Amino acid sequence: MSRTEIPGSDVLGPQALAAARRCGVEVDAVTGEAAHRSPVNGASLGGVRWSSPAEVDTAVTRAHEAFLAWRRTPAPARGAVVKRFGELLTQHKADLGELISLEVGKITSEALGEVQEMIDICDFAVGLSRQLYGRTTVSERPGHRLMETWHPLGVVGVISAFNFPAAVWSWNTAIALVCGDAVIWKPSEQAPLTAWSCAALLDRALVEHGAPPAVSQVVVGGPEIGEELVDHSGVALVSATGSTRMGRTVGPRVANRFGRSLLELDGNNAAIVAPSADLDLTLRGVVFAAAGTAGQRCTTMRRVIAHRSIAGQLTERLAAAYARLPIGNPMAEGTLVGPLVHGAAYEAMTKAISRAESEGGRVVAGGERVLAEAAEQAFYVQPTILTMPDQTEVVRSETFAPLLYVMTYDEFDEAIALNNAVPQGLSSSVFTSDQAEAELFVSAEGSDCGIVNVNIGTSGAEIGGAFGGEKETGGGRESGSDAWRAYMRRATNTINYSGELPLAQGVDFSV
Ligand code: UN1
Repeated sequence: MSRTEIPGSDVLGPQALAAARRCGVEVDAVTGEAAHRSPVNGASLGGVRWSSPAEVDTAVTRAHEAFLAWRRTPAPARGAVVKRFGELLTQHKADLGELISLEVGKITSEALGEVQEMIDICDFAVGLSRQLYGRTTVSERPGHRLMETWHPLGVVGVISAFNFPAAVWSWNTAIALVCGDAVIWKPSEQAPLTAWSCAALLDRALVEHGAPPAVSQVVVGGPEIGEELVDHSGVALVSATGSTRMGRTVGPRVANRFGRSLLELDGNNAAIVAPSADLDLTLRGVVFAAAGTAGQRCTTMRRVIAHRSIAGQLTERLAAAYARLPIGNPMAEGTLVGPLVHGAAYEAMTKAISRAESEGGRVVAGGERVLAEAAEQAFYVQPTILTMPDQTEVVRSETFAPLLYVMTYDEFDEAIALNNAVPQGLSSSVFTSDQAEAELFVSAEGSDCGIVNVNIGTSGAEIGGAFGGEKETGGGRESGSDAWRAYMRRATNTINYSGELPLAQGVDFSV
């Protein structure tokens, strides 16, 4: 398979169905009328069946019933299911990787990396299933003890985006399951086969362990399906990944019914490149973070803030590296940049380029569509670099495409201020050999993002840390560290073993 050869639907459609079948999907049951296109060639992969809004309600009822049994299951036994799920993911890593490439256009290595991320979060969750620690603390009263207990929360709704069509669900699900919750997943319409395949593997693990299968469910469809989850009083937590525009609707609607939400929204991630930076390392870090995944990660690097003394050299070297990027069929060996997800993404990219030019920007690398003859309906683009006179309007907004804006700074404080002067706050990096600069960047006066890195790009986080960001990124934290707490409810318990009834704060209420 060559990089510039884009297979037709006669090849990709059956390939996708075969991979889904190997994961245990009953393909006939999921075939339907809804359009389903691969970004690889822009053509149909075969129609799929969407859920109706009424099916969401049924799913919530079933999930709640399953939750009532699941919450009684000891957490380590819940962990055993997740452990088995991790094993099944390992066995089907290639199948899932293939589906991710076919449905969202990720290159094979990154698609497999996404599955690895799922396996890793399962490991993490299994360990967690023997922890879920609460604290005990001293009481101000004699013969009393204070403790906190973490209990399962209920039904969790997970709304995920096309760009991580499986891993983001797994961060939520592996953790939510060991916490004793049930999960209903509304995957991206772009990637239903990936979703059904992941769910089929999890179902298998649940059934093998005699767990209630309805603790994991998938509802596929457009925004109206997500809205059902958002508004349903039976959904205790809505964990949604997508645009800030989507989050502005989801957050207040869930809050209005006093549900909980966990939001992962836009990112506009920058790297500061200081004069002392190791430029070889910086170059590699920037190219992967900015051009990898065709610029379609939340954590994609969208801005470089380079010291004036090295900006010219860095930009030249970046442009040279960009010119060498192999673009094409994401499943062909050696490809580093696959397609954009659809035509609308391409339109947004070209609009942003024109707008940046009208705001004084200059294209120094890329900017063109490629392979349009090989695949008319697919959208392969050259990752693009623009130098900008300052942080103009277009630079402050997220365009979900491989567009990198390069700006310059003179003083380090100015660079930090530029890093922070955008509405989003997901990820950020500094490339420097100056320890004081690195420390300042990670300090309270430094980057205001949820992810703050030193000498590494903005993307490609490991699962062990809490993942998420501030400001318009939504404030949610998923994945590792203590993110599990969002999936549980906390009870504070006061235990009196004194035989007396002293009141707190010395209140006297004797009758
Ligand atoms: C996302 O783009 O929605 O840090 C998630 C990363 C990945 C996750 C990205 N581990 O790039």
